[in-house]
Amino acid sequence: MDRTAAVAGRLAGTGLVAGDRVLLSGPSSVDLVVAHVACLRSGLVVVPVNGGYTKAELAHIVADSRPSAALVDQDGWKEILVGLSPELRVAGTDIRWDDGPVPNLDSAASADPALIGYTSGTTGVPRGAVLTQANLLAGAESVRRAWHWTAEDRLLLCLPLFHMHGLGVGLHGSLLTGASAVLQQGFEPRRVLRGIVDHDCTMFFGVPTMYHRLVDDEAVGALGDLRLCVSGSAPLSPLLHGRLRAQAGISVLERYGMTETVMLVSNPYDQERRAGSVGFPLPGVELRLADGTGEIQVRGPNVFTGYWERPDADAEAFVDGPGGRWFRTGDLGSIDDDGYLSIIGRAKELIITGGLNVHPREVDDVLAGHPGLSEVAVAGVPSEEWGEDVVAWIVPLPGSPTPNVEDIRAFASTNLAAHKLPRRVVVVDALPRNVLGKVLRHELREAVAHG
Ligand code: MCA
Ligand code: AMP
Repeated sequence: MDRTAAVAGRLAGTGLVAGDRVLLSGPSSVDLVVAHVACLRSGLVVVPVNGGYTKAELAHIVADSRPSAALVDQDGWKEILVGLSPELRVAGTDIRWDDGPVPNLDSAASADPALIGYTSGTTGVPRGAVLTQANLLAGAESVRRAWHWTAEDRLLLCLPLFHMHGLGVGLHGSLLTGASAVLQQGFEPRRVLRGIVDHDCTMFFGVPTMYHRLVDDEAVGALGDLRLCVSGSAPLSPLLHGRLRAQAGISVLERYGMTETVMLVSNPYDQERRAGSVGFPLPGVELRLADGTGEIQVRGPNVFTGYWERPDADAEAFVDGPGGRWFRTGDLGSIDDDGYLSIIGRAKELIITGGLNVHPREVDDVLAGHPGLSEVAVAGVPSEEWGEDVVAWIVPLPGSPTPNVEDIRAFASTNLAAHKLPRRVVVVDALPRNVLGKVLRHELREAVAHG
């Protein structure tokens, strides 16, 4: 509390006032956590940014959110940020600015914006989901109750702190509960398993790709020492669920959430954790399946208020229904006779690779600029390790050399973070299109599955 108050004084000392946006990004560290909490206590609006973003991706977030300050640790980012916005106050997350008088802390109203999470949602261009102080609190409180999280718990936290999974669940849950967390930078299976033992951890949260790597480590039994392992951000296959049970003696608890909503649905703590299902709505969350489509729609104190300065996106994202506004998740669900929800598909065009979202149109748009291509479209194809792989279907320009996957990746890497780069390239004569000229991505995917 003292450290966050002192940092809040430094932030206020440079003229930052409640409501200003502050870009925050860095590998996990205590400084990053202190900076984040100082912002929230001061009423500043945190804009977490993926540290793997390129200059182009960063530029979009800066232009859109118009931050007043940036606290970033990545090499080269300070220069990029000052170049993008000369008046931006930029520091590392250790914030070596002069101390200032501590401002009024903890006085933000529950409806005040606290965090803007950028997400590609249903369109290619990332937009900012505005979460209020109350949304963040509700998001952490529901899992605290559902997962019996107590001050005695110690979480091994290797998820990045710039996405909702690590930040809104792992960090906020630990802080709300008064529990402890062991922060690790990046994911290395043996370091995780050793950390669990060395620090007497009780919980681990991960994405399925992490579990896929952990289960193949000979020390995976360390997971069996934990009272709770949670998986989310992408589907955990029943096969992997079964392997973890057989090899580590744990029944992983799968849950479902979104940047816009923090956590929504979770398998039960005390009853059967059903493989292939995400369980029941968390405390406070109302959930329904839309007639006809089966789209999952939700309401609750955790659900965000809307996208930053994007009334057009809000108009598409929310629908009126019983009791007021419902958020359309874009995920398709089914509920079995026991009330367990399964996610059976997506209405939105989204690829999830290693727990990270990639919007195919964002990649299409970059690759369309490649001089050797006449047409290109990307889609996700199933991958055991990554959940889905980004694959590009290309129609080479007649007379030009056909680019290979390295050429395509090198070209796109100027504008796209590494996880968005295609892992494979398939050369075709033409792309399948409907009568309106829209690319039929599912036909591309099926061609790979059956080829
Ligand atoms: C890294 N690469 C990836 C990914 N991550 N490629 C595709 N998908 C990815 N997710 C690239 C690297 O840049 C590298 O490229 C190559 O793949 C191999 O990298 P590797 O060392 O194997 O990867 P890693 O550094 O170990 O990262 C894998 C990871 C990481 C640990 C699974 O992606 C990760 O932390 N994912 C979790 C992200 C997360 O927190 N998601 C939650 C968001 P090159 O060879 O070119 O260098 S969703 C959310 O928050 C909602 C609320 C929810 O429900 O949770
Ligand atoms: P993000 O926008 O990064 O917060 O990602 C949210 C999306 O991740 C959701 O809309 C789902 O499509 C997906 N997701 C999260 N958890 C799960 C899960 N347990 N199973 C399947 N999909 C999930």
